Amino acid sequence: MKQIKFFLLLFICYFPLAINAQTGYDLWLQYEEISDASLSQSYLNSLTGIKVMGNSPTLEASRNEISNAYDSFFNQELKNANSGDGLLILANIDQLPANMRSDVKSDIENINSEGYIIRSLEQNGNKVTLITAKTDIGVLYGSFRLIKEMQLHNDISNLAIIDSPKIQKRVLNHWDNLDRTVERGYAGFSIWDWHLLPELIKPEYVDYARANASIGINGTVLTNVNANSLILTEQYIEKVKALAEVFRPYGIQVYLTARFSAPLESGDLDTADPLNTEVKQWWKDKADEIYAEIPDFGGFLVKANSEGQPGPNNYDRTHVDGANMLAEAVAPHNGIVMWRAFVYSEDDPEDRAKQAYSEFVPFDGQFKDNVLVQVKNGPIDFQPREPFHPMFGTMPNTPLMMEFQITQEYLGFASHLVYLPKLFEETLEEDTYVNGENSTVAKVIDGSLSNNKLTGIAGVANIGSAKNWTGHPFGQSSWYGFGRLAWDPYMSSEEIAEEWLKRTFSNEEAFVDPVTDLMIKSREAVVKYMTPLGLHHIMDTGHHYGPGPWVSSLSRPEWNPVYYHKADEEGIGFDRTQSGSDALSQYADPIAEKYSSPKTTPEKYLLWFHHLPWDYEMDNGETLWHNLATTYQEGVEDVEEMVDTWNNMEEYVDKERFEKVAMLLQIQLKESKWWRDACLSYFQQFSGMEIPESVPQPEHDLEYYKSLEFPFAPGIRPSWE
Ligand code: GCV
Repeated sequence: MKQIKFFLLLFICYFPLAINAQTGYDLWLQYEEISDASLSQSYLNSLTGIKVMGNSPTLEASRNEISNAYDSFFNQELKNANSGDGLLILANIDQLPANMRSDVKSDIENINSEGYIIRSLEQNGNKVTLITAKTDIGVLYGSFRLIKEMQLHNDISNLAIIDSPKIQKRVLNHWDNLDRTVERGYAGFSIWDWHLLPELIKPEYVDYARANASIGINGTVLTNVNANSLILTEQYIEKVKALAEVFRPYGIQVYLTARFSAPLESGDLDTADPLNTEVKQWWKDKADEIYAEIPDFGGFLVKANSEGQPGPNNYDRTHVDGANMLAEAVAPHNGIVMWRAFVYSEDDPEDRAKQAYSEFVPFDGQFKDNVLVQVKNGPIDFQPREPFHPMFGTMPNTPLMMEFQITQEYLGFASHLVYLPKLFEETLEEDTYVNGENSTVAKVIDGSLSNNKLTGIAGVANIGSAKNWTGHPFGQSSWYGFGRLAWDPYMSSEEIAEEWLKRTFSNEEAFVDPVTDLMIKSREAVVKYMTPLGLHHIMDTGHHYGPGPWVSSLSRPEWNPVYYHKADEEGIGFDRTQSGSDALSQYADPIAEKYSSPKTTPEKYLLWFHHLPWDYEMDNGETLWHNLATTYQEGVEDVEEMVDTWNNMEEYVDKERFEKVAMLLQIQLKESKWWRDACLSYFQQFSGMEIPESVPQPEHDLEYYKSLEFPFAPGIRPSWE
């Protein structure tokens, strides 16, 4: 009796905590008990025992993942077995007995080295489920897929799934510094605890690898592109090795950023000239040293001659010289170089949007085979909306790697709910027309447009030391969606949102449908309340938090918002047609032709390509000023709708995550109004027109908005003075 009382007390004290304590740490790998009895029974019938053929840390990870999921789904253990109805077999194709191999022979021909097959088969009169692949990592991907099928409550009794990734290098870029600050990071400090590595292996490292493997991410660049050459020293290579060992069973290769001046800084050379023999040797030796410790090291990511980073131009050499020198160093070890095209010069008066194209396109075909040129999705810098980068499609003989930003540098940090796969999808679906119709950006990236042998995609991570990894609980969906699109760039962002919601929160239709809708609309909402109608880069300076269209005092012209919106009494927008910077000429027809007139330019890109008078007549017959103002207001109303939708979801979400999202949405609502009011107050002084009646008057005057300062906004290295 005493004992019962004790347990009752425990229950009362801790049970509420147990159901409420949902930090979000488990991401989309929440293996909730399957409460639908008939569904649960059907899964139990299909999976009665497990047999893993072969032996490797990756196969062990596969078994563990399935066993853990099984435990949680059904509250019982999945036992090892050798045969019987309901047996689950995990095997690399090489380990399969001949009869089973012949069952999947034709499927095997249709997968690549990371693909997998899941088949329900008959074996000696028994029904079994087989997960097989050409590599163990394929088996792991297949195991996560089977788990996903159950998380989504799909039937698994008759499976015939074949899947392979369409892009080879699916990589996260961490802009993490060695002091654990994260450039443009809004989820705490870096998860890499450099000080305590290599000895301390945090459980987070394993869970990071599990989460990434579960969506097919197969590479991670551990360090900031604004690089520190210390990472290439023996002391740090040892730490990197420890992480690589944790990630290896999960198929995740480790990459580092290479600071171009490293031979000077961490070596004892007096030059970093890429054509200098000693410099070349220094990098070869460095590569050998790294590969001796980390045999599957992926290679280097380089930001060179960009925003103050050193590079080959310092020695009057080209990007080709720099990239090829590093490529030669890693080639004997099958390494690659990801060379960024994010360049714009402080001395070049040319439109910033044109500079990367001008600098790189003439080099097409000159890079070594193991070089990928990494290009941001748009020609400026991860704005809420940009047209696709004109380099896509125009370097057919050079593999171009997509760079998306998952962290929300220009999209309200980790306090705004913005589902980024919608943005990624928009870019991937854009038609470059370089080889006629249907030459989409996705086809450039997966190599199918020009038959590129090497393919890649990168996402700047939004991960940090926050308990839930990403700060905003919905930030996880952008990480998830990046992985899914990296695997298959033709997926719909809506399907991804649904999957993520079901795996992360609940399968209830009454939850999934409205919240999918909320997520899908969230991207357009942020465009409307920050940068409607093609406006861009009007965020406040440095930290990029909040509006700052008035900023005009920074040393480099293209760092100032006024450079981008060009508002004056005459009108607003950046003329990128022939009468302006002619950036449009970098696009193929029919884009160049169609966008040359404002009348045929999609309104979403209007002020990106045109400078137009305030009274310019828009498609709906209203003036440009009117539509600018009402679009800002629509953005605010969209957030109000998001708030309402979420507030109706309380019964489907645990208390902790529900309240966190609800509170963050209030911040988003407040800030959307701030954006609207600040921008309209500023632009109104040029338009001289009244704010339409349907739009509330700004709460404060312009001077107030201009006076706001945020010296400790996250995402930039704090300065304590
Ligand atoms: C890592 C923008 C960001 C920088 C970032 C840079 C880049 O300019 O503001 O923080 O630096 O892009 O992508 O290299």
